[in-house]
Amino acid sequence: MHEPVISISRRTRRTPFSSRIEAQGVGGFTVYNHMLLPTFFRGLEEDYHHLKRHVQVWDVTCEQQVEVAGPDAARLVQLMTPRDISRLAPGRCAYAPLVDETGGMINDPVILRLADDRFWISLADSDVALWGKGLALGLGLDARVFEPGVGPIAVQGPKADDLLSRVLGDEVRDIRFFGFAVLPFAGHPFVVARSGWSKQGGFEIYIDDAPGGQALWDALFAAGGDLCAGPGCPNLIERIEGALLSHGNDMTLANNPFECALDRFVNLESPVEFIGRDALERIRDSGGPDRIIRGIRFDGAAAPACVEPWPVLRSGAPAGQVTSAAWSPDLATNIALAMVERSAWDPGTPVSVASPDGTRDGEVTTLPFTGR
Ligand code: THG
Repeated sequence: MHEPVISISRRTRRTPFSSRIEAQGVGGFTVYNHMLLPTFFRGLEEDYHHLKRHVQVWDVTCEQQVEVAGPDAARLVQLMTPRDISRLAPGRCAYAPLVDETGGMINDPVILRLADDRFWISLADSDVALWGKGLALGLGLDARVFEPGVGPIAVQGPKADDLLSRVLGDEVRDIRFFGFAVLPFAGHPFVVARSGWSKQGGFEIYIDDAPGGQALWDALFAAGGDLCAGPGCPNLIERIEGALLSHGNDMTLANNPFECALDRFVNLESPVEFIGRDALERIRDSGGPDRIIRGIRFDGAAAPACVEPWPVLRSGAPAGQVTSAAWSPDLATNIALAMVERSAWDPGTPVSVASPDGTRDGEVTTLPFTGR
Protein backbone atom coordinates (compact mmCIF):
# COMPACT_ATOMS: atom_id res chain seq x y z
CA MET A 1 0.00 0.00 0.00
CA HIS A 2 1.26 3.50 -0.74
CA GLU A 3 0.54 6.77 1.04
CA PRO A 4 -1.92 9.02 -0.78
CA VAL A 5 -0.54 12.37 -1.93
CA ILE A 6 -2.20 15.73 -2.50
CA SER A 7 -1.98 16.48 -6.21
CA ILE A 8 -0.70 19.92 -7.14
CA SER A 9 -2.35 21.97 -9.87
CA ARG A 10 -3.04 25.54 -10.79
CA ARG A 11 -5.73 25.74 -8.08
CA THR A 12 -3.23 24.78 -5.39
CA ARG A 13 -1.33 27.92 -6.23
CA ARG A 14 2.46 27.87 -6.06
CA THR A 15 4.26 30.78 -4.42
CA PRO A 16 7.30 32.79 -5.51
CA PHE A 17 9.31 30.48 -3.20
CA SER A 18 7.92 27.05 -4.13
CA SER A 19 10.80 26.06 -6.38
CA ARG A 20 13.28 27.24 -3.75
CA ILE A 21 11.80 25.21 -0.90
CA GLU A 22 11.54 22.16 -3.16
CA ALA A 23 15.28 22.49 -3.85
CA GLN A 24 15.81 22.95 -0.09
CA GLY A 25 14.16 19.63 0.71
CA VAL A 26 10.56 20.38 1.72
CA GLY A 27 8.96 17.12 2.89
CA GLY A 28 5.22 17.89 2.70
CA PHE A 29 2.65 20.49 1.85
CA THR A 30 -0.84 21.40 2.89
CA VAL A 31 -3.16 23.84 1.10
CA TYR A 32 -4.00 27.16 2.76
CA ASN A 33 -5.90 29.98 1.09
CA HIS A 34 -5.80 27.83 -2.07
CA MET A 35 -2.01 27.99 -1.92
CA LEU A 36 0.83 25.63 -0.97
CA LEU A 37 2.06 25.75 2.63
CA PRO A 38 5.01 23.55 3.63
CA THR A 39 4.40 21.31 6.67
CA PHE A 40 7.88 19.90 7.37
CA PHE A 41 11.43 19.73 6.07
CA ARG A 42 13.61 17.17 7.90
CA GLY A 43 10.78 15.98 10.12
CA LEU A 44 8.50 17.54 12.73
CA GLU A 45 10.85 16.87 15.65
CA GLU A 46 14.09 17.83 13.91
CA ASP A 47 12.46 21.02 12.60
CA TYR A 48 11.18 21.75 16.14
CA HIS A 49 14.60 21.52 17.79
CA HIS A 50 16.17 23.59 15.01
CA LEU A 51 13.49 26.32 15.31
CA LYS A 52 14.00 26.57 19.08
CA ARG A 53 17.80 26.77 18.82
CA HIS A 54 18.67 28.55 15.60
CA VAL A 55 16.74 30.48 12.95
CA GLN A 56 14.49 29.45 10.10
CA VAL A 57 13.14 31.14 6.98
CA TRP A 58 9.53 30.20 6.20
CA ASP A 59 7.43 30.48 3.05
CA VAL A 60 4.12 31.55 4.62
CA THR A 61 3.04 33.61 1.62
CA CYS A 62 -0.24 31.61 1.78
CA GLU A 63 -1.09 34.03 4.63
CA GLN A 64 -2.39 36.25 1.85
CA GLN A 65 -3.45 39.85 2.31
CA VAL A 66 -6.87 41.33 1.75
CA GLU A 67 -6.35 45.04 1.20
CA VAL A 68 -9.06 47.46 2.31
CA ALA A 69 -8.48 51.01 1.12
CA GLY A 70 -10.46 54.20 0.76
CA PRO A 71 -12.46 56.73 2.79
CA ASP A 72 -14.62 54.01 4.46
CA ALA A 73 -11.78 51.51 4.94
CA ALA A 74 -11.58 51.94 8.73
CA ARG A 75 -15.36 51.67 9.07
CA LEU A 76 -15.42 48.45 7.03
CA VAL A 77 -12.52 46.81 8.87
CA GLN A 78 -14.19 47.75 12.17
CA LEU A 79 -17.46 46.18 11.03
CA MET A 80 -15.60 42.91 10.52
CA THR A 81 -13.92 42.64 13.96
CA PRO A 82 -14.84 43.04 17.64
CA ARG A 83 -11.33 44.36 18.31
CA ASP A 84 -11.27 48.19 18.59
CA ILE A 85 -9.48 49.26 15.42
CA SER A 86 -9.58 52.95 16.37
CA ARG A 87 -6.71 52.12 18.76
CA LEU A 88 -4.61 50.63 15.93
CA ALA A 89 -2.11 53.27 14.76
CA PRO A 90 -0.46 53.29 11.35
CA GLY A 91 2.72 51.21 11.64
CA ARG A 92 1.11 48.70 14.00
CA CYS A 93 -0.30 45.18 13.64
CA ALA A 94 -3.12 43.59 15.65
CA TYR A 95 -4.21 39.98 16.01
CA ALA A 96 -7.98 40.22 15.62
CA PRO A 97 -10.91 37.79 15.40
CA LEU A 98 -13.27 38.36 12.47
CA VAL A 99 -16.82 37.26 13.29
CA ASP A 100 -20.16 36.89 11.51
CA GLU A 101 -23.59 38.02 12.75
CA THR A 102 -23.76 35.06 15.17
CA GLY A 103 -20.33 35.83 16.59
CA GLY A 104 -18.86 32.86 14.70
CA MET A 105 -15.18 32.94 13.83
CA ILE A 106 -14.76 33.79 10.14
CA ASN A 107 -10.99 34.12 10.44
CA ASP A 108 -8.31 35.22 12.92
CA PRO A 109 -5.94 37.42 10.93
CA VAL A 110 -3.20 39.84 11.78
CA ILE A 111 -4.40 43.29 10.67
CA LEU A 112 -1.77 45.84 9.61
CA ARG A 113 -2.68 49.52 9.47
CA LEU A 114 -0.59 50.86 6.58
CA ALA A 115 -2.22 54.31 6.74
CA ASP A 116 -5.33 55.84 8.29
CA ASP A 117 -7.35 54.71 5.28
CA ARG A 118 -5.43 51.59 4.22
CA PHE A 119 -5.23 48.13 5.83
CA TRP A 120 -3.82 44.69 5.09
CA ILE A 121 -5.76 41.79 6.60
CA SER A 122 -3.23 38.94 6.78
CA LEU A 123 -5.43 35.89 6.52
CA ALA A 124 -5.80 32.51 8.05
CA ASP A 125 -7.46 29.95 5.78
CA SER A 126 -10.85 31.32 4.65
CA ASP A 127 -12.11 33.51 1.82
CA VAL A 128 -12.42 36.85 3.59
CA ALA A 129 -12.12 38.97 0.43
CA LEU A 130 -15.55 37.72 -0.67
CA TRP A 131 -17.11 38.61 2.71
CA GLY A 132 -15.47 42.06 2.64
CA LYS A 133 -16.51 42.78 -0.94
CA GLY A 134 -20.07 41.70 -0.16
CA LEU A 135 -20.22 44.01 2.85
CA ALA A 136 -18.78 46.97 0.95
CA LEU A 137 -21.20 46.47 -1.92
CA GLY A 138 -24.23 45.73 0.23
CA LEU A 139 -23.63 48.67 2.58
CA GLY A 140 -22.60 51.07 -0.19
CA LEU A 141 -19.24 51.78 1.47
CA ASP A 142 -16.55 53.79 -0.29
CA ALA A 143 -13.82 51.19 0.17
CA ARG A 144 -11.97 48.94 -2.24
CA VAL A 145 -11.53 45.34 -1.09
CA PHE A 146 -9.08 43.26 -3.10
CA GLU A 147 -6.32 40.66 -2.94
CA PRO A 148 -3.05 42.38 -3.91
CA GLY A 149 -1.16 39.06 -4.05
CA VAL A 150 0.99 39.92 -1.02
CA GLY A 151 2.04 37.37 1.60
CA PRO A 152 4.87 37.16 4.14
CA ILE A 153 7.99 35.16 4.49
CA ALA A 154 8.91 34.67 8.15
CA VAL A 155 12.28 34.66 9.90
CA GLN A 156 11.72 32.82 13.20
CA GLY A 157 13.91 31.59 16.02
CA PRO A 158 16.27 32.94 18.70
CA LYS A 159 18.79 34.12 16.09
CA ALA A 160 16.22 35.95 13.95
CA ASP A 161 17.47 39.44 14.90
CA ASP A 162 21.05 38.47 14.08
CA LEU A 163 20.14 37.03 10.70
CA LEU A 164 17.74 39.72 9.51
CA SER A 165 19.96 42.59 10.66
CA ARG A 166 22.74 41.26 8.43
CA VAL A 167 20.45 41.56 5.41
CA LEU A 168 18.25 44.58 6.22
CA GLY A 169 20.42 46.48 8.71
CA ASP A 170 20.33 47.12 12.44
CA GLU A 171 17.03 49.02 12.09
CA VAL A 172 15.24 45.67 12.38
CA ARG A 173 16.37 45.40 16.01
CA ASP A 174 14.29 48.49 16.87
CA ILE A 175 11.01 47.11 15.51
CA ARG A 176 8.67 46.49 18.45
CA PHE A 177 6.47 43.39 18.87
CA PHE A 178 3.57 43.74 16.43
CA GLY A 179 5.03 46.93 15.01
CA PHE A 180 6.35 47.25 11.49
CA ALA A 181 8.85 49.36 9.53
CA VAL A 182 9.28 49.83 5.80
CA LEU A 183 12.87 48.91 4.93
CA PRO A 184 14.58 48.81 1.55
CA PHE A 185 16.24 45.74 0.09
CA ALA A 186 17.96 46.13 -3.29
CA GLY A 187 15.99 49.33 -3.80
CA HIS A 188 12.53 47.89 -3.05
CA PRO A 189 10.71 48.92 0.14
CA PHE A 190 9.37 45.96 2.16
CA VAL A 191 7.00 45.97 5.13
CA VAL A 192 8.91 44.23 7.96
CA ALA A 193 6.98 43.34 11.13
CA ARG A 194 8.08 41.76 14.40
CA SER A 195 5.52 38.95 14.39
CA GLY A 196 5.10 35.36 13.28
CA TRP A 197 3.41 32.08 14.01
CA SER A 198 5.92 30.79 16.56
CA LYS A 199 6.81 31.73 20.12
CA GLN A 200 10.55 31.83 19.33
CA GLY A 201 10.54 35.46 18.20
CA GLY A 202 11.24 36.90 14.79
CA PHE A 203 9.95 38.84 11.83
CA GLU A 204 7.67 38.71 8.86
CA ILE A 205 8.57 40.42 5.59
CA TYR A 206 5.60 41.06 3.32
CA ILE A 207 6.50 40.14 -0.25
CA ASP A 208 4.78 42.43 -2.76
CA ASP A 209 7.48 41.97 -5.40
CA ALA A 210 8.38 38.40 -6.40
CA PRO A 211 11.87 39.01 -7.87
CA GLY A 212 12.83 41.28 -4.97
CA GLY A 213 11.47 38.75 -2.50
CA GLN A 214 13.40 35.91 -4.12
CA ALA A 215 16.61 37.96 -3.95
CA LEU A 216 15.89 38.63 -0.27
CA TRP A 217 15.27 34.91 0.37
CA ASP A 218 18.59 34.02 -1.27
CA ALA A 219 20.40 36.76 0.69
CA LEU A 220 19.05 35.37 3.99
CA PHE A 221 20.49 31.92 3.25
CA ALA A 222 23.76 33.38 1.96
CA ALA A 223 24.15 35.39 5.19
CA GLY A 224 23.02 32.71 7.62
CA GLY A 225 25.48 29.83 7.30
CA ASP A 226 27.26 30.35 10.62
CA LEU A 227 23.89 30.92 12.35
CA CYS A 228 22.67 27.49 11.18
CA ALA A 229 19.88 29.25 9.26
CA GLY A 230 17.67 26.71 7.53
CA PRO A 231 14.37 26.40 5.72
CA GLY A 232 11.37 25.81 7.95
CA CYS A 233 7.65 26.28 8.34
CA PRO A 234 5.09 26.63 11.11
CA ASN A 235 5.82 23.67 13.40
CA LEU A 236 2.91 21.65 14.76
CA ILE A 237 4.64 20.77 18.05
CA GLU A 238 5.96 24.27 18.81
CA ARG A 239 2.67 25.97 17.97
CA ILE A 240 0.69 23.61 20.22
CA GLU A 241 3.16 24.28 23.07
CA GLY A 242 2.67 28.02 22.50
CA ALA A 243 -1.12 27.73 21.99
CA LEU A 244 -1.15 29.41 18.60
CA LEU A 245 -4.59 28.53 17.24
CA SER A 246 -5.21 27.25 13.73
CA HIS A 247 -8.49 28.34 12.14
CA GLY A 248 -10.17 25.34 10.54
CA ASN A 249 -8.45 23.02 13.01
CA ASP A 250 -8.88 24.40 16.52
CA MET A 251 -11.88 26.58 15.77
CA THR A 252 -14.36 27.11 12.93
CA LEU A 253 -17.29 29.33 12.02
CA ALA A 254 -19.22 27.33 14.65
CA ASN A 255 -17.11 28.79 17.49
CA ASN A 256 -17.17 32.27 19.01
CA PRO A 257 -14.09 34.18 20.23
CA PHE A 258 -14.89 33.48 23.90
CA GLU A 259 -14.77 29.75 23.22
CA CYS A 260 -11.39 30.36 21.57
CA ALA A 261 -10.13 32.19 24.69
CA LEU A 262 -9.63 35.32 22.57
CA ASP A 263 -11.49 37.56 25.06
CA ARG A 264 -8.63 40.03 25.20
CA PHE A 265 -9.14 40.81 21.52
CA VAL A 266 -12.90 41.47 21.95
CA ASN A 267 -13.51 45.09 22.99
CA LEU A 268 -17.20 45.07 23.95
CA GLU A 269 -16.40 47.99 26.29
CA SER A 270 -15.54 50.17 23.29
CA PRO A 271 -18.47 51.90 21.60
CA VAL A 272 -17.50 50.55 18.19
CA GLU A 273 -19.95 49.18 15.65
CA PHE A 274 -19.24 45.66 14.40
CA ILE A 275 -21.24 42.78 12.97
CA GLY A 276 -21.98 40.21 15.68
CA ARG A 277 -21.94 42.65 18.64
CA ASP A 278 -25.47 41.65 19.75
CA ALA A 279 -24.57 37.97 19.59
CA LEU A 280 -21.34 38.41 21.58
CA GLU A 281 -23.07 40.59 24.20
CA ARG A 282 -25.77 37.93 24.58
CA ILE A 283 -23.15 35.23 25.13
CA ARG A 284 -21.32 37.40 27.67
CA ASP A 285 -24.56 38.31 29.50
CA SER A 286 -25.78 34.71 29.66
CA GLY A 287 -22.77 33.49 31.62
CA GLY A 288 -20.16 33.16 28.90
CA PRO A 289 -19.36 30.23 26.64
CA ASP A 290 -20.22 26.57 27.36
CA ARG A 291 -16.86 25.31 26.12
CA ILE A 292 -13.39 26.75 25.86
CA ILE A 293 -10.05 25.89 24.27
CA ARG A 294 -7.74 24.29 26.84
CA GLY A 295 -4.59 22.23 26.82
CA ILE A 296 -4.59 18.52 27.56
CA ARG A 297 -1.50 16.50 28.51
CA PHE A 298 -1.97 12.82 27.88
CA ASP A 299 -0.11 9.54 28.35
CA GLY A 300 1.12 6.84 26.04
CA ALA A 301 3.26 6.56 22.95
CA ALA A 302 3.80 9.54 20.64
CA ALA A 303 0.39 10.70 19.45
CA PRO A 304 -0.55 10.35 15.78
CA ALA A 305 -1.68 13.45 13.89
CA CYS A 306 -5.20 14.58 14.78
CA VAL A 307 -6.94 14.47 11.41
CA GLU A 308 -10.48 14.31 12.77
CA PRO A 309 -11.48 15.52 16.24
CA TRP A 310 -10.89 12.96 19.03
CA PRO A 311 -13.52 12.64 21.76
CA VAL A 312 -12.58 13.86 25.24
CA LEU A 313 -14.38 12.07 28.08
CA ARG A 314 -14.77 12.85 31.75
CA SER A 315 -15.80 9.85 33.87
CA GLY A 316 -16.88 8.21 30.62
CA ALA A 317 -19.17 11.09 29.56
CA PRO A 318 -18.52 13.29 26.50
CA ALA A 319 -16.66 16.45 27.54
CA GLY A 320 -15.20 17.92 24.35
CA GLN A 321 -12.81 17.17 21.54
CA VAL A 322 -9.10 17.26 20.81
CA THR A 323 -8.41 19.29 17.66
CA SER A 324 -4.58 19.27 17.45
CA ALA A 325 -2.12 16.89 19.11
CA ALA A 326 1.60 16.07 19.11
CA TRP A 327 4.37 14.54 21.18
CA SER A 328 6.42 17.32 22.81
CA PRO A 329 10.09 16.32 23.11
CA ASP A 330 10.88 19.14 25.56
CA LEU A 331 7.88 18.47 27.81
CA ALA A 332 8.26 14.68 27.40
CA THR A 333 4.52 14.15 27.11
CA ASN A 334 1.78 14.26 24.52
CA ILE A 335 0.09 17.64 24.31
CA ALA A 336 -3.12 18.75 22.67
CA LEU A 337 -5.37 21.70 22.04
CA ALA A 338 -8.96 20.79 22.80
CA MET A 339 -12.39 22.39 22.92
CA VAL A 340 -13.45 21.35 26.43
CA GLU A 341 -16.95 21.55 27.92
CA ARG A 342 -17.64 23.37 31.18
CA SER A 343 -17.99 19.99 32.96
CA ALA A 344 -14.26 19.35 32.47
CA TRP A 345 -12.60 22.70 31.80
CA ASP A 346 -11.11 23.29 35.27
CA PRO A 347 -7.32 22.85 35.04
CA GLY A 348 -6.31 19.58 36.66
CA THR A 349 -9.49 17.73 35.66
CA PRO A 350 -8.68 14.12 34.77
CA VAL A 351 -10.01 13.16 31.33
CA SER A 352 -9.53 10.43 28.78
CA VAL A 353 -8.71 11.06 25.16
CA ALA A 354 -10.05 8.66 22.52
CA SER A 355 -7.23 8.76 19.99
CA PRO A 356 -7.48 6.46 16.96
CA ASP A 357 -4.94 4.04 18.45
CA GLY A 358 -6.62 3.74 21.84
CA THR A 359 -7.92 5.62 24.84
CA ARG A 360 -5.30 7.51 26.86
CA ASP A 361 -5.43 9.07 30.31
CA GLY A 362 -4.92 12.82 30.38
CA GLU A 363 -5.34 16.03 32.33
CA VAL A 364 -6.77 19.43 31.38
CA THR A 365 -4.25 22.30 31.59
CA THR A 366 -4.13 26.04 31.14
CA LEU A 367 -2.51 27.46 28.00
CA PRO A 368 0.10 28.04 26.76
CA PHE A 369 2.05 24.92 27.73
CA THR A 370 5.30 26.91 27.60
CA GLY A 371 6.32 30.53 27.60
CA ARG A 372 4.20 33.44 28.70
N1 THG B 1 1.31 36.07 10.48
C1 THG B 1 0.64 36.74 9.51
N2 THG B 1 -0.56 36.37 9.11
C2 THG B 1 -1.15 35.28 9.66
C3 THG B 1 -0.51 34.56 10.67
C4 THG B 1 0.77 34.97 11.07
N3 THG B 1 -2.38 34.91 9.25
C5 THG B 1 -2.90 33.64 9.65
C6 THG B 1 -2.54 33.23 11.03
N4 THG B 1 -1.11 33.47 11.27
C7 THG B 1 -3.33 34.03 12.01
N5 THG B 1 -3.27 33.49 13.34
C8 THG B 1 -2.44 34.02 14.32
C9 THG B 1 -2.54 33.49 15.58
C10 THG B 1 -1.76 34.03 16.61
C11 THG B 1 -0.88 35.05 16.35
C12 THG B 1 -0.77 35.55 15.09
C13 THG B 1 -1.56 35.05 14.07
C14 THG B 1 -0.04 35.63 17.43
N6 THG B 1 -0.51 35.64 18.67
C15 THG B 1 0.22 36.14 19.80
C16 THG B 1 0.23 35.09 20.88
O1 THG B 1 -0.70 34.30 20.95
O2 THG B 1 1.18 35.12 21.64
C17 THG B 1 -0.41 37.35 20.46
C18 THG B 1 -0.61 38.49 19.62
C19 THG B 1 -0.91 39.73 20.45
O3 THG B 1 -0.69 39.72 21.66
O4 THG B 1 -1.37 40.71 19.86
O5 THG B 1 1.04 36.13 17.20
O6 THG B 1 1.43 34.37 11.95
N7 THG B 1 1.21 37.80 8.96
